[in-house]
Amino acid sequence: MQLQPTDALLVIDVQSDFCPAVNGFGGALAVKDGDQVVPIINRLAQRFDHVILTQDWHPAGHISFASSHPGKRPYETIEVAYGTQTLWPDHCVQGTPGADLHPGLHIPHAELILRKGFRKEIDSYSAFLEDDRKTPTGLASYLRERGLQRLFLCGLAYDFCVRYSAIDGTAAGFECIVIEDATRSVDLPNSVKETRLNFVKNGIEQISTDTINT
Ligand code: VGL
Ligand code: ZN
Repeated sequence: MQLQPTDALLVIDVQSDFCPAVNGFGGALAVKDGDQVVPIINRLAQRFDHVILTQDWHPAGHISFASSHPGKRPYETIEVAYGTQTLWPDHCVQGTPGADLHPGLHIPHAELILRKGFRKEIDSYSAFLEDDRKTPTGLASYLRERGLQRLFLCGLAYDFCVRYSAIDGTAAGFECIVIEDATRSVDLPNSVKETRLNFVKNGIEQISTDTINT
């Protein structure tokens, strides 16, 4: 696959809390082998003129935290105004070390860091639309204004934030391609299987890093 000047790499949530803890930092919602994507993405990013990073960025007491709902535990679900919400351990709390981008991530030419999930009452898996399915993050307008048309997605986690970002990006009119070996999954029951089916249904191609040429 040949890259074009109007392509962008979208690096989703490669943050310490989604990776195994290092020296006691991060790991609050560690994705198995999450840190393995870091060197892969560092190398991959060098092939792209345009790189955009996202950062999950929750206030303390966020609606998605099990700790905000007495008697509830992580990975249980609750019904909220916008539908079913999976509950998580407290993670990516604004300004904490766990919310930082992974310290091994080295993409100095990244052009934008987009924060999402900062509204206390709405979660946001997607880089485009919050989980109420109507509050935009501004990313679609940013990309259009910048003339960026085709998006290659990587990062964490495959079955949550990468999944919803690819689907919403496609719905917003961008060609979205998922670089599967540059992702890792939370892997809740059926979440990976459903993600694959959703990608097929939405015409979202999955490729591996070694098929990208410059
Ligand atoms: C994510 C669960 C909760 C993700 C973010 O980045 O995939 N997953 N918050
Ligand atoms: Zn989150």
